[in-house]
Amino acid sequence: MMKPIFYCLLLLMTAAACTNHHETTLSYETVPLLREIALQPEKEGFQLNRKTKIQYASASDLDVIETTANLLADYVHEATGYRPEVISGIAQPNTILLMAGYSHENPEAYSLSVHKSNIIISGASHQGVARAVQTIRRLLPMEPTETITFPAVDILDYPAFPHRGASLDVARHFFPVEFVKKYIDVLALFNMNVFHWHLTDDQGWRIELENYPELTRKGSMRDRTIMGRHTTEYTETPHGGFYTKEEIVEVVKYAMQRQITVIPEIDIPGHTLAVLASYPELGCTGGPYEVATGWGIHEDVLCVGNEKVFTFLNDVLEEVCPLFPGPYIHIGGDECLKNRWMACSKCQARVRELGLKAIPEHTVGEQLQSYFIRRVEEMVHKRKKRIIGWDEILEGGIASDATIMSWRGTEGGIIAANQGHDVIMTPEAYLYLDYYQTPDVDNEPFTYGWLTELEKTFSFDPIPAGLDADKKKHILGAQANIWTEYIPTGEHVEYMLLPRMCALAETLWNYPDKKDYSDFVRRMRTVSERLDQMGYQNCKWAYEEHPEKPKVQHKALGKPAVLAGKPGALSEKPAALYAFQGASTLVDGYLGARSSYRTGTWIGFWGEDMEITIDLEMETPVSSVSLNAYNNPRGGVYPPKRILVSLSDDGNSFREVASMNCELPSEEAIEPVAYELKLPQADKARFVRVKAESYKTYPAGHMKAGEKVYLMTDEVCVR
Ligand code: TNX
Repeated sequence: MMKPIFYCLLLLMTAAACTNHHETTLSYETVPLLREIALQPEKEGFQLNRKTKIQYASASDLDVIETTANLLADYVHEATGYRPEVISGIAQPNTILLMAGYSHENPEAYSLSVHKSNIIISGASHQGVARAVQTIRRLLPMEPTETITFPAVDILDYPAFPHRGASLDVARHFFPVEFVKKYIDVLALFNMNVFHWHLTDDQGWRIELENYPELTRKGSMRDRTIMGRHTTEYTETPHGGFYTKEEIVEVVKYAMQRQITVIPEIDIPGHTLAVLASYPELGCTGGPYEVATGWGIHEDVLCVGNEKVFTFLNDVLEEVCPLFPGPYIHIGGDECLKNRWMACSKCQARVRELGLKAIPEHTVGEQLQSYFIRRVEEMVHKRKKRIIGWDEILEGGIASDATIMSWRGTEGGIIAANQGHDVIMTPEAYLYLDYYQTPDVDNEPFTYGWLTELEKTFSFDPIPAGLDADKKKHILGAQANIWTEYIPTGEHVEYMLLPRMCALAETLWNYPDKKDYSDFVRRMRTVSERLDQMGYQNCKWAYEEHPEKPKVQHKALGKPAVLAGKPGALSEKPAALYAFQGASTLVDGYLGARSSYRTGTWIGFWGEDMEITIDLEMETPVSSVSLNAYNNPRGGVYPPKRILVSLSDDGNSFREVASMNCELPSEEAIEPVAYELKLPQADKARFVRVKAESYKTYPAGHMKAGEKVYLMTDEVCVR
């Protein structure tokens, strides 16, 4: 019999043999899933070793496939420590052979067959070859491994949608070229194929142009940056940066080597304070203007009545278009306020010139916007490119062959597709990755609000229900967007992007098949190890079980909250945006989050009172009642004016037992407040009614006097 100590040693040695990675056998499971995998277990697989070479052959663009082959050699180097030699020519044994020439209608399709002597990758185009190489990269082992066995297999893989994108907003925060490349590289890893570069906004112009040097001299720098939402606090340091043309070319080339198209966005006519600060004569009022230091939507926009604006845009496009070989220029078009135009004599002269009149479908302002976009579209066409715009460009009548990015839901996309326009879906509720990704928002980095969990992103269906079958072809795909108001660092961008972008990548690649969230999560765990190894932040919390959060103790019932079997009834409906789970949110035992009232832990009333009636299901002693409210006057969120508590035995006749007048906090307050009402004497009742009277509108004297305010409420505790 083996001595235990020796047995242990032997075990240790075998364990060591497994971890020093002489040999690893790959599995073909990854994210996104591969479409068709025919394993051939009866056949011997391919052994990648020090003698393996990478060989390429192509009837066209030999240098393109050579670049792809070299990328593969780099990836093998990362996984093995040795870099295979890259050669051209016809197949030799022990090579990974890359070819472009596979016959398939989808240019990104590829076949990958693994035999004892070769791995043969054949792409329907150079794009297909590049996707296959990224697939291999995702499959390679995590730890340096001497010999890698690829089991014998025939794989056929191709994406469902031709536009699989992710954007990066480099205007709200600037990110250096190195990071932009790192971002593009992780898109490539998941076989995404479009990088949308949001290069200009109110808070900064980021692309250097020869004809307009002030755009970067002045427009790329802001004096300071607001901290948090609705605060009056600012950083003490200026923020800025821009890319030289050489850097833009370098990034575009880097993307092209990975078969990724770069779509630059020059956002006009709104979101242009950085332009106006540089060239004030392009605005309606003439300024002076400043590069924005806060977020949101600004009134000052490019003047639509001034011909200089169109000369400017033509010159900008003249310099921008040649830098980007792709077919599209994104011209923004979002969130353009029209009040300056309506008050500007030049813009009004334009209205007369065009004979614009308000019609039921479109205001004059909307028609001006559509005139503006049309003129810019002509300039883009002249340069043999097409425009993409946010769904606002539908307002006022849409430009001729514009492609629409539908962000305010999918409705804009449906309208556009029905009119025969191409559409890229990017509805904020599913695909804005600057939103929170776990409900544990107080332990997440601060965001602008809202909650888009991984599973929600995964559940996104790019083809809206109800779209006619013959219009489906207009849905080119979808895109994840990262706005960076609250995301100042590259690491933070990665954390917001991953793993949610992987969920989108899976949908866009495999649609409509194989939608299995738990299987996705299982594969994602392995993929996230790879992301760790590659030095990317990714939010593992997004798919791991969270420990149960502590609940508010409900003393009256002697058990943790959920006050009644049935949630209480609300007398007034919460506002649609802030309704979430309705009344049950108020009695679910969980206190509303401190960092956001937009993620489902609070419910909000717009210009209305909150009144809830709770059935305790049996006569219960009651000595106090508390209610939480979120105070944020600068954000339009006011506390209750007065809180009233009444009790009832039958649910019909109520007796008021306590009331409290609440103080208006300072304008700067941003916090949840607990209001507790102690009953003057303990009472018993089955029904409790709590009414929080709203201020309803901003008080007299306030800049926004008369406009409605919100009342945000959470947990009602009866004790
Ligand atoms: C809306 S999306 C915007 C951006 C903001 C974003 C914040 C779009 C076309 N406009 O300017 O950064 O919301 O999530």
